[in-house]
Amino acid sequence: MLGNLKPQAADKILSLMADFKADTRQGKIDLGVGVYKDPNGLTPVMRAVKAAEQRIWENQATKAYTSLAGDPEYRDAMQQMVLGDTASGRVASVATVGGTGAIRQALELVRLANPDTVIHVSDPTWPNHLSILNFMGQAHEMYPYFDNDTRGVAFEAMLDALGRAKKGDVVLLHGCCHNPTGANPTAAQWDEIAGVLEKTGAIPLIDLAYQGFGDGIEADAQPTRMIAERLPEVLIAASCSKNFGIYRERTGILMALSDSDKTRDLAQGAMAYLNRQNYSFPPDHGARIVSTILTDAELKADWQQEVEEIRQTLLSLREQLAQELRDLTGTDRFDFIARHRGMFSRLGATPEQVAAMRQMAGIYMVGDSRLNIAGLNRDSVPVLARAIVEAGV
Ligand code: PLP
Ligand code: TYF
Repeated sequence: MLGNLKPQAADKILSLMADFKADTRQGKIDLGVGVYKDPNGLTPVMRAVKAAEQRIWENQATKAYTSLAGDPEYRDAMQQMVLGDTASGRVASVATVGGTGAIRQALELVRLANPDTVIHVSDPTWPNHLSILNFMGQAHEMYPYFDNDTRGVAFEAMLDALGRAKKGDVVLLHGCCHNPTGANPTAAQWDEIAGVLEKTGAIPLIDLAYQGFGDGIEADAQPTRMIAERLPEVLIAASCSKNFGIYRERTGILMALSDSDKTRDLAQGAMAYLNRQNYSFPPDHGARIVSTILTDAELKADWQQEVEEIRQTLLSLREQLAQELRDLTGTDRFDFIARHRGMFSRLGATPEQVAAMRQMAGIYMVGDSRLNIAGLNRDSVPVLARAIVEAGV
């Protein structure tokens, strides 16, 4: 039986990690997988996470099962962090296996409600969105998103395409810090997006994997909150991997907002059912770390400060890289790097130029020219800037 299996295409982002490891050159630079690294290239456990783990170790009296939906304290804390007070009473939620699990369960929920639903995804998007949609055999279409000339959002084309979505279609949006481009709609553009969703009756599915890495923890949630206020039904898949630095704990949440108690309860039942079909109980350790932090004023303040330090580090690396490129080229054509938000920027380089940067300078970025800003430090920024210019980007 197992001999019938076909070889599967590797995840290009993850296979880049192996290529980087195998490279023996000194001074090689890893700008691949989306993991935050400090200026020393390390991904330490966050202070508040360590403190929360210690408290859990000291106080936790049992590791018996929680519930199919996960721990209510975690779900309440996450609802508050993502939505504030905007949607109270409208939210059904389940803890999931990371943000990826939340996306998968969201799509399963959509399929359960109507298997013919068309999902609209940005072009480009996180490759796993497409991988999961293809695996599930779920109908999907791409909407234009990235303008390769300005390296900003191709907003008119995006809005135009979303305007053609049908009632009941699902539109997958990156709530902040778009992966892989780093280009994001302005607040005014988000308003227009909400307007188009209201007009068409399409349902937003918001992927929120980098809350706090763009303009701040509260600011990054604003588009999601605004949409939650205006639209009758909204799905939100949030990840704690990046902003709590608990990647391997696999901590995420799916929230489904509706406009009646009856629908909310139906959604809650269906989501718990879907957890049961896939893995029974969702993982708890990461969720408990998150709720321990978010429900304790002192830990929360320390966590907020560390997230802010990460955000500022990303911003200053962006500024430095844009400035180096301004100096080297005598133009402002790389200023988009400073305008982008989150961990990533899409450079707009060709695959050949990406390969040249790898060959010449040991710089590893994803083939679509996505670079992880956190892979840089003050010393490697000039090296990257020179390679970008030498590769003819
Ligand atoms: N969505 C996007 C856009 C991402 O970049 C990620 C990446 O890590 C996720 C979702 C989910 O992450 P995880 O499953 O590690 O929580
Ligand atoms: O885009 C990234 O780099 C992160 C991490 O299969 C990631 O989202 C990459 C690939 C993958 C899962 C997570």
